[in-house]
Amino acid sequence: MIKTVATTPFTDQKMGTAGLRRKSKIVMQPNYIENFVQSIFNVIGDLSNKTILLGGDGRFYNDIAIQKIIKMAAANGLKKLVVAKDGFISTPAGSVVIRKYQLSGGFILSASHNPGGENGDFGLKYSNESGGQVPTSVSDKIQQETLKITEYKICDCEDIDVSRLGNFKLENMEIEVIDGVKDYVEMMQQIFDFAALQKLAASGFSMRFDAMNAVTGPYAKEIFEKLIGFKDGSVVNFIPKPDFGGLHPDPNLVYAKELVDFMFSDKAADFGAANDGDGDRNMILGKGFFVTPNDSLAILTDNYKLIPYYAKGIYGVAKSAATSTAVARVAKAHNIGYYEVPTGWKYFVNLMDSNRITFCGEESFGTGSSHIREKDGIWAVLFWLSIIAATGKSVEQITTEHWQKYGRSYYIRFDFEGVDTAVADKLMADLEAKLPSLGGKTYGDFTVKEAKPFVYNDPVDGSTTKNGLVIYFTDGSRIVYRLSGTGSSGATIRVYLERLQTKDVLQNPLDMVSPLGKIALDVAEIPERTGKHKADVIT
Ligand code: VG1
Ligand code: CO
Repeated sequence: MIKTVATTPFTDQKMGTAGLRRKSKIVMQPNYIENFVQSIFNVIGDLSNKTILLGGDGRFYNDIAIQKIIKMAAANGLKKLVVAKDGFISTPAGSVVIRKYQLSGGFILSASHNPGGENGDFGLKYSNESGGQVPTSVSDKIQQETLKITEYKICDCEDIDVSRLGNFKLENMEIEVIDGVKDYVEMMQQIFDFAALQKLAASGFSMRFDAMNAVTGPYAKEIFEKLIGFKDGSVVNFIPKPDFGGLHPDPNLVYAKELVDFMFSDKAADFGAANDGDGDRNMILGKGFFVTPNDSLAILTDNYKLIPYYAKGIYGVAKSAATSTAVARVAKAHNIGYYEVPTGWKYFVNLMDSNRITFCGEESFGTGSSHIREKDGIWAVLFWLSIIAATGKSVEQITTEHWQKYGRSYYIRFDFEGVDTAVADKLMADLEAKLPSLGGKTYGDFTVKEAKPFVYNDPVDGSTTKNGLVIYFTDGSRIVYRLSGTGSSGATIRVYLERLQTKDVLQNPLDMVSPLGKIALDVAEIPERTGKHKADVIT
């Protein structure tokens, strides 16, 4: 039943910040996914002793891609494929499964927070045995392979029923269909004190979790309602839909509007949270209160002793360069290691594998720890609920007390979307050339201390990555510029603004950073070059 199909390369199969992401219609072209998957198999080499995980966030084309990959894996002589039931698994649960069963790696079909559907995006993330996405050295090899591919192997056979748990066989390959929820739930029970969380729920404390019609619905129902006991209806939009019900499953103030409106209304619950399409991002809200992911990382780290799994002590912490320096101050106070990496979770993996860090996070609503090698949306929510259960304080109280103790990094991100790629590339190149001349310049209240590209030297594998341009000011403020690496068309220019205040911690963030925003636009000539005088998304 194995057939070899002749093919020609696609020239656009380079992985970005997190896997390959393209418009669904591009991925649906004949041979597109086959070429990419075969290229990965070619790079892995001998598959006869390997077991790989396969699952996805359930978005449009998930089912079709799953069947293609099953048939290709069998045709390529893989020993065993572990398939998530119905093809559904969240990115963090995938990492749990790979690590728990010591698999060789995994394919997670997801374009994460990007919209889904026939007119949305599709994607594929490829992880190795660490349970984290492969480093750039490997993704570069895969890309080389995609450029010279001439054929792929696939079984010419019926679809495999992945709606039932159990073991099957296709050619010589074993297939095991597993429950993507069970192992994840067990891991969370090992980390957190569920009895304390049950007490919190029983006390009348209310929560709302918005799964945004994406993959975390079943996980959240099981954990928050069934196991912890928050009342029925606490988890909303919990049925995963191929197009996320038209939602843009990115948990932030703009796209999780329904939850934000609820939490800022007089009917608000005590606690609110949302996850993204594949369950690795989180947004945390209190009653009429929003916690930035930057502050969330700092607050979780500061409270590690309240969580059984971490209470004995933690290694260091890491953040992406674009993320605010809030966690740096916590690391200093606790006298633990502190690392700054390029944007993308894969850069944390080596630091976790080498026991340099326990916690890490990104400004883009990603928080996580070394329990796995991906960021983890539900984990962050459970961590927050645990802090609340242990302290009896509200989200707002916890956060404002944190600012009073450590100072506050006011933080806002501007996204300029749909910019012509050539315009964006030139803007970044010209800005980079200009950086050395900015040193010492004064703009209103702000004086530039230094301006340079962000360059990361990985202490574990020695690789060097350059990503983003940074302007540092003498008062601790920063402006970071980067181009997004997860979009599926055109360019998105991201501008990250941070302003540190040690005393004045209760102001409006946008007001506080807007002078920096003006400097950022002027210095990079964003309006002149893009025609945009205002960011498309402000988060
Ligand atoms: C964005 C975020 C980045 C995150 C990445 C993947 O990348 O900025 O912090 O790691 O998405 O998130 P970019 O290159 O567009 O800025 V998701 O939830 O895959 O997994
Ligand atoms: Co995601």
